Amino acid sequence: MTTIHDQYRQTFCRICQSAKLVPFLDLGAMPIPNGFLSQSQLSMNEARYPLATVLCPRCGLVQLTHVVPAERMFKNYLYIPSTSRNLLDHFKKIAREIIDSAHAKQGELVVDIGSNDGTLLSFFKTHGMKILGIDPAENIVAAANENGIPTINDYFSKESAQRIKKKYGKAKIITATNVIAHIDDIHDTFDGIRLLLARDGLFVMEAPYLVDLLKKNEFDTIYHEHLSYFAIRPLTVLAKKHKLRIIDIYHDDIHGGTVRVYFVHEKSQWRTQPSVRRFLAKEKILFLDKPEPYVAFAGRVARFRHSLRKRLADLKKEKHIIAGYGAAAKGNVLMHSCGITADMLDFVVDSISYKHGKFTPGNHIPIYPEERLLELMPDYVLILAWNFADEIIAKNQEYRARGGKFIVPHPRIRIV
Ligand code: DWN
Repeated sequence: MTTIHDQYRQTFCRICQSAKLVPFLDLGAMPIPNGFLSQSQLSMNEARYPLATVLCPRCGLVQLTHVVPAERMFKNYLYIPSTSRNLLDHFKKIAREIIDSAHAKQGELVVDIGSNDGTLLSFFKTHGMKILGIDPAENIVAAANENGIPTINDYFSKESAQRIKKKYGKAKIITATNVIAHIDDIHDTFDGIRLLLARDGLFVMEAPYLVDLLKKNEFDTIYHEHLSYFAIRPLTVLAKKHKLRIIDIYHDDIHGGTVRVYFVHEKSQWRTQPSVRRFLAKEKILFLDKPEPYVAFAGRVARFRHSLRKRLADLKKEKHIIAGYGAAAKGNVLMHSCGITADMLDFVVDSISYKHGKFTPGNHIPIYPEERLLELMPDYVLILAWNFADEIIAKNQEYRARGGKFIVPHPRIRIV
């Protein structure tokens, strides 16, 4: 039995408050993407929430039509970043880059918003920085504190920023990787950032980049945790409203395409780098504030959904066994929007121990440790965590040597 919760409709742009929003994609109602279930929960009523997107032509922000209450998604969180070698290397790289860019001195304060298990902060710690995390996930914060990463169990807000500033002083560096897109009251968050950031400090946020999402059809990165989908232009509108200024932007391929955006106090001495003008110029020629690119995207998504389902159905007709790799939030969206059910995928393997023995939300596919792959030897494995496809394929050469084949869905469906 499922209940569709349609009551959380967002009718205005969270950055510029415009009510003129243009719908362009509807993936249907589905459970929250990290809503993995234990055996005993399988028979319970599973809440589903609409998953659809709109464009705000005025400021260029893309956002979800519905906002699922944060406590339903983040109080007891089953995602940790530290099982991916690529992601660990990425965090190590950006910690060094940010310290160098900020000309930070040992002992200066670094605050990480949405710090999860403290992976990023641990790299700042090795460089002698004073570190502090803040994250609402009770389960993960307990583990972070046990691992020597001082972490406050709370949401970052103007109020909690006041408390942090009072107790620790202003921060030379504030970071927020894959969290700003998850926040509904983004103005309260930026009020907190402005209040906590030292006069010559750097606020650095990382988020999936809307241009990559559109270009590579990464529609399965659209899910209830990601309320906003950022291009640079809406972020410049947001910065201005909070007397902040974007001074530099880097692009990385992590998570399917990510931008790392450097903010400073508007009146600070920092020079704005040419990268800002470059990104804004590229977005202008892509007409990202017009509906057309999004309507074309929705058409590509519809064709993709049909072709992936048909590809898997044909393999099942030939009596092949198919499994999934990576019980990822995006994987659950991919399966739901392409109609992939438990009779198509026999099981999913994953590296995160929290998820072992649980079932995927909605279609209830069992999740096993990665080691089960060789033992069970499915004919095909659909890589649900396709953003780590290279890393996953590289570590499973034995599976391929035994004749197993990987199906990689993005940027186009291919069998390797
Ligand atoms: O923004 C978010 C991104 C950064 O992470 C969060 N809202 C939620 C989460 O999204 P996701 O679950 O789609 O993230 P990942 O990092 O793509 O998930 C990868 C999954 O794949 C994890 O469950 C771990 C698993 N994995 C694995 O089983 N073997 C990952 C690697 C690299 C592996 O080798």
